[in-house]
Amino acid sequence: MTMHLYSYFRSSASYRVRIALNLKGLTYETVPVHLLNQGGEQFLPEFSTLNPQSQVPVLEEDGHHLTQSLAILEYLEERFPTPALLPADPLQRARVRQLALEIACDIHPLNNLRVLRYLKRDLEIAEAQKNAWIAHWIKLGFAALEQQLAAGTADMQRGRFCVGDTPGLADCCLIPQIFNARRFEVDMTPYPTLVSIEQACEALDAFRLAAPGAQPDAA
Ligand SMILES: N[C@@H](CCC(=O)N[C@@H](CS)C(=O)NCC(=O)O)C(=O)O
Repeated sequence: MTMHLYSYFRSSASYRVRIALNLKGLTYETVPVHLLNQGGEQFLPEFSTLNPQSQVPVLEEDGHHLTQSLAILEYLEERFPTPALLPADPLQRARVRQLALEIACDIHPLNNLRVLRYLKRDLEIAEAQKNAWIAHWIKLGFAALEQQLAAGTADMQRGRFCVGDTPGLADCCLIPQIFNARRFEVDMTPYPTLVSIEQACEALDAFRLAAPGAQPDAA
């Protein structure tokens, strides 16, 4: 049965899932949810009944609707173990999750659409301040990631990708976050290791086909 991914082309949480589906060679159909049109299609009842958080992505399989991109990635990993997005070794697995969570919990949510909307509409901050806010959290997070990934550690085996020489769950999170950084004109020069991982990922169809510009709903 074909899976359906409720997705918005520029949503980085959706982008994570698209990469994982592609890496695992799974077929799916995109159900576009435009986060801006009609005041945000995520708030329409037909969508918010699927996800009461009114956020994409939602993955539908056999009538089951899953939300939260990292839960979806873990589900895909358990249901379709090959190729693996997590290393076999428990310590390495924890390292991959550590990197993924740094992005998904400590960078991305601060720059989410509804947070930016609240800053603009309710707290009435200026566009320049909003952009400074976005850049601030990305730079803070990327500096820490760069430090960890550049050095590696005895128990975090660096390779061409975040951990090792095959793309995994951390790369699924990193690449969309770099896309966001570039979209908001964050200078990537201080993060050469992140850029080298980006280049390794961009060489793969799974990443290229998941990119916002390649989506059916790309504006
Ligand atoms: N923690 C959630 C975050 C999902 C999320 O932030 N989705 C954004 C797009 S990237 C969204 O739908 N935003 C709608 C809004 O802010 O109104 C996940 O990883 O799935």
